[in-house]
Amino acid sequence: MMTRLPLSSIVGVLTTVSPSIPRQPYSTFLFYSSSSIDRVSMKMKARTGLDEVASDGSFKRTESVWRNWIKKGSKFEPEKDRYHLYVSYACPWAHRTTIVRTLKGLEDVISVTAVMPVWQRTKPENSDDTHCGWIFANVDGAPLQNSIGLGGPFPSHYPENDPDPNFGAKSVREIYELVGDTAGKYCVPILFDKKLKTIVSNESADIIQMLNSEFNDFATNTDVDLAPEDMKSSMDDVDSWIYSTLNNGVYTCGLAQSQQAYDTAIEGVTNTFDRIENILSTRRFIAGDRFTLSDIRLFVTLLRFDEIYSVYFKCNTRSVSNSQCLLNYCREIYQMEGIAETVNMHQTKEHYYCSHPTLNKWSIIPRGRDFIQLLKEPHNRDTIEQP
Ligand SMILES: N[C@@H](CCC(=O)N[C@@H](CS)C(=O)NCC(=O)O)C(=O)O
Repeated sequence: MMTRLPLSSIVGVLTTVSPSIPRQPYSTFLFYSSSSIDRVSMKMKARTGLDEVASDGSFKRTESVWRNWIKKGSKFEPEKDRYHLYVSYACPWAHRTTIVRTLKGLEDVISVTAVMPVWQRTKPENSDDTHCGWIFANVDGAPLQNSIGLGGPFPSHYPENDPDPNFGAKSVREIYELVGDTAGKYCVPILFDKKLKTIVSNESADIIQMLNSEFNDFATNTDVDLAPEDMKSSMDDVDSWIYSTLNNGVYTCGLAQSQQAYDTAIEGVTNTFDRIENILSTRRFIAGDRFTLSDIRLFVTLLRFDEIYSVYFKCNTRSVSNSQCLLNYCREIYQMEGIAETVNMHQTKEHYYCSHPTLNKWSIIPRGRDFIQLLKEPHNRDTIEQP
C-alpha cells in the first residue's frame, strides 16, 4: 500500500493491419497474427483504449460504466478505511484523484495502490487471450519488456508500487472480473469498496467530486473546498470544452488512424491551448479567482504535454514551456503542498512510450528537456490582479 502518495503481444493490433483490411468500429474486437494477418473478430466491448476507433479513424473514448456515488445514508456510506483507490502514476485521469486525496488530507482515510507503468499481457498463460493492460507490482518478478517482448528491461516493481493489497490480483483486469464487469474496459482509476467488494466508480470526474465533498467527517483539510457552489457554473463551462478538445483531445490526436481525424483533433488542441493561455493572462485560475477541481483537471494534462503529448501524440503545435502564463500556472500548482509527491514523470513516460507497441515498437523513451525541473522555478502568478 502506498504510504507516501501522498500517491498488445496484441499481435499487430489494429494500427498495423494490412490496408486491405477495413478499419473496424471500436465495438468490434479484432486480433491479427502479425505473420499471417489471421483475423478473428468477436463482437464485444473494447477492452483497451487502443481499440476505441470509429470507422473514420478517430479515437472514441468509451464511457465509464461504474457510476455509483458515495453519500451519507446511501448504500455507499462515507467511512474511514472502507474505500481504496487503484491508480497509475501515468494516467492523467487517475492523477486527478490522487491530487484531490492529498489536498483534502484523506491519506489515512482512503488507501491507494499504484499499478506498474508498462502494460503487459494480462493472461499470459492463455495464448488466445491477447489483452494487454495494467498489472500490479511483483516483488519477486523478473525484469519486463513491452507486450511484444521488446524494449526495456523494465523492473517488475518500484518502491512506489505495491502488489494488490486486497485480493493479491495480478492485473487490474482481475479486479474487474472479480466484480463481474462485462461491459467496460479495464481502466484506472477505480474507487473500490472493500466492504461490499465492488467498484463504486471508475469515472475520475465523479471520484474527485466525491473525495471533495463526501469525506469531510474524516478529512484533515475540511476547510478545502475545491468545488465552491458559486463557481460551479464557471467550472462546468471550462470543464466541458477543455475535456473534449484538450484532456481527451490529445488522445484523439495521438490515437488517430486517419489524417483527417488527426487534423480535426490538433486544431482543437491548438485553439484550446491559445484560449487557456489567454484566459490565464488575466485570471489566476481557470474557472476564476480560486483554485478548483477544474484546475486539477487541466494541470494533469498540461503536466504531460511537453514530455509526452507534444512528441508521442503529435501535439507539437504548442508547448507549455513556451507559453508563459501556462508555464507559471503549472509551476504554481506543482509547488502547492503535497502535489509534487503525486507526480512521477519517470513512470508516466515509461507508461506512454512503452505500452503501445503499435505506436512505438521498440519502446524508446525520448529524453526530453526535464519539464519537472522547469516547474521547480519561481512563478509569477501572485502578480495577477484579482477581481
Ligand atoms: N473516463 C475515465 C477514463 C479513464 C481511462 O481511460 N484510463 C486509462 C489510463 S489513462 C486506462 O486505464 N486505460 C486502460 C485501457 O485502455 O486498457 C476517467 O476519467 O476516469
